[in-house]
Amino acid sequence: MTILLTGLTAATMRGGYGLIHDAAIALDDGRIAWVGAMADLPEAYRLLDRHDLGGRLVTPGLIDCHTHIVFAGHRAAEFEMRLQGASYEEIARAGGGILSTVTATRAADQAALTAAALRRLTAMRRTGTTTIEVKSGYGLTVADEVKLLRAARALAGLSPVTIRTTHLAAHAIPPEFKGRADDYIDQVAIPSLHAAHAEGLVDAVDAFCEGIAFSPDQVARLFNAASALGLPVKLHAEQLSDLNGAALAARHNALSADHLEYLSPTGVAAMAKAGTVAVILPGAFYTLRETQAPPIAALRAAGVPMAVATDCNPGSSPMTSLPLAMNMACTLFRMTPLEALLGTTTHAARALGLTDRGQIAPGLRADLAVWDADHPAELCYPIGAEALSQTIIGGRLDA
Ligand code: DI6
Ligand code: FE
Repeated sequence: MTILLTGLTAATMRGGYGLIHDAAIALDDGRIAWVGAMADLPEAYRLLDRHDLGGRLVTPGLIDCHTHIVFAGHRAAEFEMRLQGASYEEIARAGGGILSTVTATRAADQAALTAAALRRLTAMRRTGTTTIEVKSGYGLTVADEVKLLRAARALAGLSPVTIRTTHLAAHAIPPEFKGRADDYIDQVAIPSLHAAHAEGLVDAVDAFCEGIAFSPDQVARLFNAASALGLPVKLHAEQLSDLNGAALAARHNALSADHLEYLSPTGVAAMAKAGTVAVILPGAFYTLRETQAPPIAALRAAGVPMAVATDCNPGSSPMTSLPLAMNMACTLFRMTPLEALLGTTTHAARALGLTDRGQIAPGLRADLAVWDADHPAELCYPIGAEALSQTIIGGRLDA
């Protein structure tokens, strides 16, 4: 399908916003063939079918590079417990938290998990998301982790949104391994990685490096297993305390280190040197009423690329909207609207190791978001009132 989008302002995200007013974008066979000012349109594209966007703003389709959308049940009771003063860690140590979602998720079959995740994915697409990373991590047995990754991959047949899957068996220590985290790594995390990889279900490997989860040594063993399979790694690091997780991730050439509220200057330097993306997750900060913000100014000064994601999960970030995450990144962390939009486009693509999207440029995938807005900064400041008009995925316009 070949079509010329006209009557638009393009935010190409090349060299800042890369704004082009009175622009046109030619789409050919799922790719962007040309973008520029209408006045410069080459002869070859003049006769294409035209679709006028009425002066709207067009950005790259948004990329949510950190989500946990495959799960059953909900955690509303914990929300109330936290409002009465219980902390996320206290609830986790008492066997709630992630483990309460594990109980519900183990009891659900693959089709039910896919159906539940599809509802979340549909909500995400309604706010401009066209590519999403999906983690496992609520199964915590070999069979259940594989089940979650299959459920995630099945989404690709039900939605045009690109699905990238991440193995996160090292998310929590299940009750049957209480006090035996090393055994869990050897008997579940690494074997489930091998099993899922053998089925082609794994694009990357993640872990939760934290006092209530896995130590840096345990994470390193898992990362070595990932490297042996040729899989890239990423890490939940420095969310609740500083265990030097980001530096560990950087040593393993991680695509990203995520959360980072307690990131130290050493961690910032290690990430800068390795080119590891910092994935900023303001939804979890907001939900847990954290007070220590990630060191945005230090990351900026060191030139670490920053992505922004929803961390959509039932416990610490029950949120599907990337524009809302961008709003929170600006208001809570003082990221600029430009940084926030780079964080859900160009830098989010890099956090997933994807080089074919994240900007509007010839040769890239024709994944676009069309907004009822004049300027991209308008995407960041409304709270929960996103101005999405439509998405275009792989060159296909929404019906
Ligand atoms: N950190 C998070 O914010 C999510 N996972 C993680 O390691 C929370 C997952 C949950 O609470 O269900
Ligand atoms: Fe997370």
